[in-house]
Amino acid sequence: MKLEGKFQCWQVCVLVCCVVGASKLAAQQVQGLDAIRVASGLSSPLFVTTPPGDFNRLFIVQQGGQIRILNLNTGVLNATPFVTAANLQSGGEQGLLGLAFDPDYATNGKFYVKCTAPGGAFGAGISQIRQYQVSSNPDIADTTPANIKTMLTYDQPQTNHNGGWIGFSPRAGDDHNLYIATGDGGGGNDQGTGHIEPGGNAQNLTTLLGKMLRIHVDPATGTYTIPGNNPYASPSPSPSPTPRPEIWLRGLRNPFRDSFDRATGRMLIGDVGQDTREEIDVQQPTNPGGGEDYGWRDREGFIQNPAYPTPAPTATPNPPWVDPIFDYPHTTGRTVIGGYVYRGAQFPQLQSVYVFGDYLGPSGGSARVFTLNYNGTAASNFQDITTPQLFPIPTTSGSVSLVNLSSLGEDAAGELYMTDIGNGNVYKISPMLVAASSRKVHGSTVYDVDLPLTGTPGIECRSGGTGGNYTVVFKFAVALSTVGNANIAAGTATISSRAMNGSNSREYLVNLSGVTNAQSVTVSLTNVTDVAGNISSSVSATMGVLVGDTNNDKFCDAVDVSQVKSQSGNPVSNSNFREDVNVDNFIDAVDVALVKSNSGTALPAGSSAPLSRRKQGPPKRSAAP
Ligand SMILES: [Ca+2]
Ligand SMILES: [Ca+2]
Ligand SMILES: [Ca+2]
Repeated sequence: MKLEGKFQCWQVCVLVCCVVGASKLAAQQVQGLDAIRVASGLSSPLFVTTPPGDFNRLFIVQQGGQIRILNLNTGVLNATPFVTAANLQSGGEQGLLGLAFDPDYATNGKFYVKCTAPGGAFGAGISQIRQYQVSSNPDIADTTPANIKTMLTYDQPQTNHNGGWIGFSPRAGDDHNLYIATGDGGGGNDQGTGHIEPGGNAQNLTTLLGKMLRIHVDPATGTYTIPGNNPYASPSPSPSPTPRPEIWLRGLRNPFRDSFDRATGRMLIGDVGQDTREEIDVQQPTNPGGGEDYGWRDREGFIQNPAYPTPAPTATPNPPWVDPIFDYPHTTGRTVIGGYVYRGAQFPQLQSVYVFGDYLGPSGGSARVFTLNYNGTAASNFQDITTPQLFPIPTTSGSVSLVNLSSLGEDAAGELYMTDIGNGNVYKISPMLVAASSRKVHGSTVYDVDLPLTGTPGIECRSGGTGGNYTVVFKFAVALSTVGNANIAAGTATISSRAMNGSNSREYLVNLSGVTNAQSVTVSLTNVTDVAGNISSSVSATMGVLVGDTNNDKFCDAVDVSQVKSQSGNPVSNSNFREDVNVDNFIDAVDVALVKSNSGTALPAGSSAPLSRRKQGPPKRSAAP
């Protein structure tokens, strides 16, 4: 009854929000997106993730049983795998399919995988949840058999529809509850050997197949208990036959890739369809106890499954079906790959947008990346951003296109990656050049003035000294291998030296001299290549120079003078380093006098051009809606 009431309210909300939101949400692509390759030569990559808070590594899951570590600082793939899982049955839709690090991984070193072992009652494999632990080497797991705990198993009636995703949630009160996506058992239309009638596995509460499970893991013992608010933890009255208490959601066909929105706690499920529709489902954090029925096998997307024109009676308790938030026909794609709500920092315009895709695309071998907006009640603005926004990617080995998207994944910062099981590549949704700055050392500490990549360039307010010396820093997503040349594309300056930063190969430093005040200087790098093979014919950054303009408004005036006065006597810090105008590690009367001497100066209008980046190869056409 509780679910039914919520469902009716939800329907009303959808109607209201559609009417209210329709005029505001003009359909358009998110502009300025880009993709790069971060790893290649992998064997059937199908997932990436990181331990919580680990910003230095990306863990790449290979279907055959290996987990590889990509060092995000050097761009180099570790030669030795993190783990090679033994006793696997791999190929088709089976193998090593899911990975989740324990929320306390930093202290307990435990992680969990979903995989397929050989055997089982049907001879079609056994789906397993296993717990592993890291060894004394943080880049290598302990594969001592006695230290691997097989926590949960169930037999696959057929080899397809193994589900795959596992993960922990960001929801409050949900600590160490592991969510596990299972498929309906395989074959087609949830019928045949190993599929329970009437209704099929996904609707039957005595099987774990066709569900989202939730178990409470004990990291120390590698065992689990049932969360107290699971819908069938202790149902009253107890239905007969007794439901499996691990079940959290039902009515799923093959929810291969799923996620939690780290900001809102919403679960987004990509449920692969049969012959007509691919769908995205949402489980709302306002119902932490779950129990929703997403409709399969009676429903496929928003329609009645054509194979079952008459709805079958389902086991009690019998909540109404929850429709997806979005579905698409097979003329758009044939195998949905659920994705992530973007919560990274690289693309502010992508913030809160759901990024997902399709393994095959409409014609097979032409995978797609999509976006849609979801405001909690209604989906809108479905867009295909595959080409020309993200692909092709120019590399030293030619133009790279997306073949078969097997997953999206997040790093610790919330930036998004894509695995291509069709060609062994891993991509990041990112430009090559991610940031630029003007850098000076105050005392022993480096402080960067940010030079935004788009919009109004940042202003360097600090003195270049008698030589007019400044350092422009180009910051890249991947460690660099070569830079062809550097030149002053606009403004008055001389390049005195240039080099990769010896302590951070993702940075390229260009030292300038002879930079005069009250002008803008554009520095360009040409023929840039990184260790992942990405290439760019030209990148550039623009620095406005106006000594004393501490508030970054293109004028040096009394406002800046008073700002420096207010910081006078304070030690130089992250928040006031701009007020140390002469960069001598003191904010004092000397700085005030310097700002006063420049008071009345303006940065000439039109002297600044926003940074631009061009890839090699044919220019991308503008992305029309
Ligand atoms: Ca459904
Ligand atoms: Ca100012
Ligand atoms: Ca000073």
